[in-house]
Amino acid sequence: MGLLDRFKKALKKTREAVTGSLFSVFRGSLDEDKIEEIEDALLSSDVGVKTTEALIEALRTAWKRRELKDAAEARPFLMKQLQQRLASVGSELRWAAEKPTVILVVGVNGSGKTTSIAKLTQHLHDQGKKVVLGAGDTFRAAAVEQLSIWSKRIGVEIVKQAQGADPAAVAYDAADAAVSRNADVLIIDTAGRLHTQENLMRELEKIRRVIGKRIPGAPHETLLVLDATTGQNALQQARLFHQSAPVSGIFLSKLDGTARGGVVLSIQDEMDLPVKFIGLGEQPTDIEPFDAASFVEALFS
Ligand SMILES: Nc1nc2c(ncn2[C@@H]2O[C@H](COP(=O)(O)OP(=O)(O)OP(=O)(O)O)[C@@H](O)[C@H]2O)c(=O)[nH]1
Ligand SMILES: [Mg+2]
Repeated sequence: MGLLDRFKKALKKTREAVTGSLFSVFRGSLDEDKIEEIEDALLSSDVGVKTTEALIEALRTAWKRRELKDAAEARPFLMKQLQQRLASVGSELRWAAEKPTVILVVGVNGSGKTTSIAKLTQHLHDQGKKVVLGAGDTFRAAAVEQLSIWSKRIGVEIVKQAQGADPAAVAYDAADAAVSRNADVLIIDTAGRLHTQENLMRELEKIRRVIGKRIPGAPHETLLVLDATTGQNALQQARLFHQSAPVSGIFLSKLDGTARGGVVLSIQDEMDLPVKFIGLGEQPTDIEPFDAASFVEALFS
């Protein structure tokens, strides 16, 4: 199955939701009433206010210049606009100039951090990269065990300490191990936290600091894992989290089975934060690197 087909499959529910509200509007003549109808349909599909406004303005301008003759032509026009807006944000991982590249994974409780790490590990492992994992969630009893099981299944090394250990100490050890074992990538798991939990946000800062001490410039990537099923709340969460800790990209989990996939577009467009990967299930292979052009096409086709 090609990338476009995989996106189409994953976005089935989102597409049905978008199609339900959007597709009936791309019929008949294009006029001011129709443009307002399209605007309402976009707003109800989790594309987001800012993105919708920009798209509608471009649509109205093109209509006034008589570049579009009917509503059917508005659809490919909007797709192209959206693809252009999204393509400007790079969704490649930021690689360190010198290995190891360190990826710190953060987010609220249950957003899918640990599972997403398993997926990212599988993805990089399949590309022949040597991955080391750091079990930085020392808070939850089963967290270290959960990551250990994934590491065994995928066949990568893990650095861990007992539950209750200082996560920054684990991160330092992991950074040390990644260097001495000549790893390409170190991925560090963290406990779930809210941006309002000051002590936990300070803990995150400490983790960053110690990794940077062992590996200058690290972490090179801080991925915020967001649960797509929460729709516009995921966007709000991203905004607040990003205000209290640096984030360089989004891993959007649980896109399978949700009708809220449109949120990808608003996160990327309104926050200038690239969606780098999407999660499409509970298995390590259920991951796709994000690609704006295919995503928009899958969503609107
Ligand atoms: N359907 C689906 N389920 C997912 C996906 N990603 C994660 N999950 C499920 O979501 C639940 C929580 O995932 P975890 O990876 O444990 O989340 P976490 O953020 O590490 O949770 P804490 O460590 O407790 O904060 C698990 O049941 C996962 O199987 C996904 O892309 N699709
Ligand atoms: Mg976890």
